[in-house]
Amino acid sequence: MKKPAALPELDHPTLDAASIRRSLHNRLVYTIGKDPITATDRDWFHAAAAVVRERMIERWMETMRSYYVEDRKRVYYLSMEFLMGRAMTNSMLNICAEKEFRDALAALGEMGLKPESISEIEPDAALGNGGLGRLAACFLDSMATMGIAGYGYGIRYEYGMFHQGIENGQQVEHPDNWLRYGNPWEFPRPEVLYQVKFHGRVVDFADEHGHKHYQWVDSDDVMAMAYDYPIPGYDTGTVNNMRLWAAKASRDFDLKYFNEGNYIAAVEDKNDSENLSKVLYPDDTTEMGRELRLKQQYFFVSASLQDMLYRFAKSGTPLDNLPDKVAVQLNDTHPSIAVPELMRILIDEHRMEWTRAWGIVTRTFAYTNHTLMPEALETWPVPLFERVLPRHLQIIYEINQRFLRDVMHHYPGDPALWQRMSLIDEAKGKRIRMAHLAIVGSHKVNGVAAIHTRLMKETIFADFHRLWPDKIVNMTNGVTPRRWLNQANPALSKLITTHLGKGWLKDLDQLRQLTPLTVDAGFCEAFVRVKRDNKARLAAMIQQRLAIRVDPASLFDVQIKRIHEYKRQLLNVLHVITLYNRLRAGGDAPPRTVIFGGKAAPGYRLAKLIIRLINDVADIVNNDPLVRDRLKVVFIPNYDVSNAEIIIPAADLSEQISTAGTEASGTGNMKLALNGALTIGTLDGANVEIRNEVGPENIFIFGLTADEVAQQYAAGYSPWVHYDNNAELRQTLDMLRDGFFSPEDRDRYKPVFDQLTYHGDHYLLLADYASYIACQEQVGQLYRDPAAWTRKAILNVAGMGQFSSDRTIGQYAKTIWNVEPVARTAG
Ligand code: 26W
Repeated sequence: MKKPAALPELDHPTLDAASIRRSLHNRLVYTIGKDPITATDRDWFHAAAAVVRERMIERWMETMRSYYVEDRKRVYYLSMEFLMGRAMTNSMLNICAEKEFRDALAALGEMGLKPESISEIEPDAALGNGGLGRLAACFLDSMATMGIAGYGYGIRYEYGMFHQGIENGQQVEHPDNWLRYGNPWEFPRPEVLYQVKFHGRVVDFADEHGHKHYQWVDSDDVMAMAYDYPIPGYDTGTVNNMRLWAAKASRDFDLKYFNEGNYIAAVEDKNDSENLSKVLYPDDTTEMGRELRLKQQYFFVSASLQDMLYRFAKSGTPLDNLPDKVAVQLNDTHPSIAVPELMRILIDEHRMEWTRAWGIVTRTFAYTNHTLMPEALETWPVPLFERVLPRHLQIIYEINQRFLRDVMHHYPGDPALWQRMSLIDEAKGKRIRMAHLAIVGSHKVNGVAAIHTRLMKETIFADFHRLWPDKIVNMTNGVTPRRWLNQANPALSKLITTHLGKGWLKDLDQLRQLTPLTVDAGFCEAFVRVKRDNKARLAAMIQQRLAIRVDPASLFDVQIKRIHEYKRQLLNVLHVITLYNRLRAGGDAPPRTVIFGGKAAPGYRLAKLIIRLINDVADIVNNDPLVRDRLKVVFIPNYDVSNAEIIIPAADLSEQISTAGTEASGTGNMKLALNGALTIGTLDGANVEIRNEVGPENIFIFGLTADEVAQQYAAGYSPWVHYDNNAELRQTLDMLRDGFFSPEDRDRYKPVFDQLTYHGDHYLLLADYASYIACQEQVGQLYRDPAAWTRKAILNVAGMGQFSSDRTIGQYAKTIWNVEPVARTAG
């Protein structure tokens, strides 16, 4: 790394309107190569992106240089998913001062361009399924904003989360070719290239002292190439880095074939290895144990560890001090292969002795658990593992042996316990339990909300908690107020800033100061106007995309999240049908628009049937003259980050109705409350903490608690009691069974009926039905008192300070990573 002697001064592009206008024209012509006469909106988008990104680059370089010079402790956030959404508006807001941002938009306007239509050209970076991936994106924003040397490491999928189309009411999946027009935010680093091995076999040999060593040979190799993405903090000089890996065929590989003169085979093979980073697995429900997925995991873990060790080596620090300079956070078990991989590097490549290596490893890693659902916990069949990663299997066996020796020492004579804690599940063919591997290999394990962490300690990880009572800690999730309030809801953001100043953007607890404004008539009026305008914006989007007319004055009742039985979209549908029946029978309720959005895993049949049901119910309800305009049902296709940014600011009611004990945290619940929606929910995930913060009188809680749910299961729950004793519920379910919503195919929803009755109603919808319906009546009543509703909505915003991802990251930094934030000034 040497700087040439005489470099001319850089341009140092500035943020004033004149300079932006000039750059824009320059970029369009010199970078995009387009004449303004023929330039399309997309050309202008790419020119604008170039203008914005060149204003981040110097800060980015300065940030990286300062981490190097100061030899800062780095935090590596390893995640299979980063659900970033669009970067344009976010980057502008984060690097610009408020005035400059407005100047920049005005500059576009003067050139005859519409800022929205240009920013809407940008495809979402949808490299994630849902909550876990979006949390990773919020964390990157917080680390950059707070001045933590945090790096995101993941996979540059060529195809992200599928696009959801709705045809005849049913989900159809379309590939998300997000890189088709090029990605202006990424910097390819063809020189940052690491070899990743697969398959092969392990040979052992003795060194000159007679010590045994292992070598992994005859492997198939794939190359990992780096792509870098600047992550600008808000109102700070810090711009961090996200590094995503793309698979490239190794040169050795094709040379072999080319030398044999087999050109076609060489190119085919190249394709094979490059398939590794081709596509994101769109399934967050059940573990599918696919070989390609395991390879993706090892691929990005191996490249990331090589990269961080290379960076670490440059500081000249001895390997024993790795944990003083490096903290690695494992986002769920997906990257937990990092534990045996770092052991392999230290032992096989650095010839380190086991216990010394193990001390380094366990002080470096920490693991976040995101789900208690048994079917989502990752396990890999031993034979598959042995074929793909033979040396890692040996190391895992060794870790397990030493760990079990410890367990047996602590708990002699309890073989059932030994089996329960083992890294190997012997029950259904040998499988490796990745969660156990992650727990044993980490110094801290965290849940993502208080109740989730409590249940981890009491249920799935109780044995580990008894052995290591200090290991499991809570880190309640949060969301970034920059994207989820300032960017998505500019009008509310402005209103808040008018009254509080802009300090809340980096210190969300300041929102508490809104509390006294609930008695300020002018503020309340302005707050209502903002919500109404946001609802009008969503209504226009619904009209335009779905040709459904909804009334912005109606109660916007919103459930947006992945479609899953445990999240109970079906319970919401049961309420919709009940309300429909009541209205038809002459009942009275304030006008409501029930809005759904969410994707189903392509292989999850019942989830797809639920989508179809919502659309069939919408068809009947929306076209029934008896209820016209008092009830509307809308399924918004392709729920993603960009749609969320429009839907969330427009919500009145936030549906967070999972069976208590099943939703680890939820983060949509936080985004919606932050934008002034009232929550109707169970005491599950972060809802519990939201209730504590906003006050029980400002949230609608219903249903069984997690402990009561457990008792129901223990006592042998039967849905039929509820079916038999509740006439309204029975009527609702019978309509599904008898084909009321599918007159052309009367059996279509029998599987739904059967699931809720004959098959046992695993998620206790029927048990919670009466309480949910009663709670919804209260919601309706409150909505009829706009002043009271508005007061509670404001108190929700005021109570959301705790749920900034800055608070979450501050806790990780202090109790897990042992790093200090460092403030940097912009400019
Ligand atoms: C087996 C494949 C797979 C992939 C992803 C299984 C499970 C997952 C996740 C754990 C899915 C996920 O996104 N979980 C969500 O994580 C959020 C962030 O912590 C929480 O807020 C949600 O409650 C949790 O469902």
